[in-house]
Amino acid sequence: SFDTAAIKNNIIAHEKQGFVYTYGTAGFRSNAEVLGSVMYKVGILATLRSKKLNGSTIGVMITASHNPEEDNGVKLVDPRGEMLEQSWEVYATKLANANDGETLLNAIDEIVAQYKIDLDIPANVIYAYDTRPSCPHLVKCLEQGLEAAGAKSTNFGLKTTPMLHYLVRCINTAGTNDAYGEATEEGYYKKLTAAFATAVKGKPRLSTLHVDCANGVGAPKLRELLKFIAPEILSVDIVNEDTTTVGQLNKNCGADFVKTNQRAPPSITITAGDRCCSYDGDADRIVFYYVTEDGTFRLLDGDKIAGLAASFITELVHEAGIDSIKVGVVQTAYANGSSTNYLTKVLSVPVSCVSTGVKHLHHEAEKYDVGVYFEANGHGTVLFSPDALNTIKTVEAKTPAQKQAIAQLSALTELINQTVGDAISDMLLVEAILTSRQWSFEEWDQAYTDLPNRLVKVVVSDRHIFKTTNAERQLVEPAGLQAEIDSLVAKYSNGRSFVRASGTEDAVRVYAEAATRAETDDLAFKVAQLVY
Ligand code: NG1
Ligand code: ZN
Repeated sequence: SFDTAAIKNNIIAHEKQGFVYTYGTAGFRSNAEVLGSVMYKVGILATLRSKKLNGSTIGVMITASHNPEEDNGVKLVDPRGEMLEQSWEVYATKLANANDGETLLNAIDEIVAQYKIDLDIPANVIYAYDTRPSCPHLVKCLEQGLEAAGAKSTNFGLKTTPMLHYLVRCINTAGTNDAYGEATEEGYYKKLTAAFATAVKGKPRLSTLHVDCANGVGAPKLRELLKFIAPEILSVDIVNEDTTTVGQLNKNCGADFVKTNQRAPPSITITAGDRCCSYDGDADRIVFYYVTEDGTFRLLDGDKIAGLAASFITELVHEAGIDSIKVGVVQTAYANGSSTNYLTKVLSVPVSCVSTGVKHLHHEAEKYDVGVYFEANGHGTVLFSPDALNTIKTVEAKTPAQKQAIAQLSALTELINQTVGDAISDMLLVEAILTSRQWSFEEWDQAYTDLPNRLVKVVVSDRHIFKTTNAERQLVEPAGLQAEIDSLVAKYSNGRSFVRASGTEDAVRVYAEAATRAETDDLAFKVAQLVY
């Protein structure tokens, strides 16, 4: 039961006085040393969230994704495998900052009153964690909170972030019409690999895909998944799978390294014809890359994945004779201008632009029959609306070609992790499309050429003074700054630049793109100077 005396007495003291916790885009995230006290509060918060939702199972994931190994973090997963409902974020922040038992109980009372929570409803929580050395300690702190709050909880152990999202959805939909799958790790592997086999049926296998797992949890999990796929169907070579040597996680490898540095990890020798990809530390992001004959590095990022998925699904829907299903794409301001142009002008699909953060993309994508969403950094997935799923399931084929298209569409709905971006699932999606089309990375890359772009991080004294509008593409504060940016941008061909405060780091990000590399760098530099 919900034991207020225990909650008050077992509180874990703040590790560092004066440290302010914020539940941001990626939950709580910081150096692991200050997070024990937060985990305790998160255990209580997850319990309250479950009670509020009539005992539905809530997920807790302990990870700091692509951050350095000494960091850690935690986020809550809602019953359908989505991110925690946004209105709860401020309460999460309040709980985390309560530094004594009395303040904590007051913060809890406030949540209970605000959401009219019946504390007698039994709560269910599941949790998992990545490979970081700080996880075992933080798990204990979480368990201390769950225990004090009286939740029924299950430790799912080492998992990728998207696996936990999958599990949460499976548990909550079990036995219903939209049962999502078997709520086990094996169930996840079986669902994805069976769908992949169907999607590539009758097509020759592609060459080996080299997968950089960032020395994180993706490595052991991908190895496990491969046991469920015949090597005649998919050939994978795992690189950077050292999850035991301290200091290796995300170090000079992984999706964030590749996207930021626009080059392959030094640990991979890559020659023309090689096909490579990189996951991030918790395997919810992926980017692909290759080098051309003349040795030029070519990145196939989230924008390229979105373009590939949107074109393939649009084509299948048409071949299946169900053009009533409309495909749309959701991007953020960081999407390359060329990708937006390709989607709207070449594919003629609607594109919406939303604020940074998966929750914004996810919710916008739900508005389409098939909503493809990807951040340029490689986080994304595809959502099929209940109506679209039903159409795909019930439509009757009139020709063998239609039958084939319907079977493939149906396989994609199973292959894609529709709860959240998933490096393993997205990897299989891309491989299924490329296998189906018998395409090389070069052919995939032909869709459009990225405009040169630059992302600069500027450390300022107070990033909170930067307020934006129009999906973060324009500043409203500090007053006058946007006009100065606009007049700079006007001087460059195909110029575009915007400034926003990071939600995960204490810095301001400046993005710029223009027709040439020199112009882009110049624009980024000048805008950064305005901000500084
Ligand atoms: P911030 O720090 O708010 O820019 C970063 C990424 C997001 C998203 C979040 C969550 C960029 C420019 N921003 O957000 O896309 O992945 O982290 O991890 O890549
Ligand atoms: Zn991640």
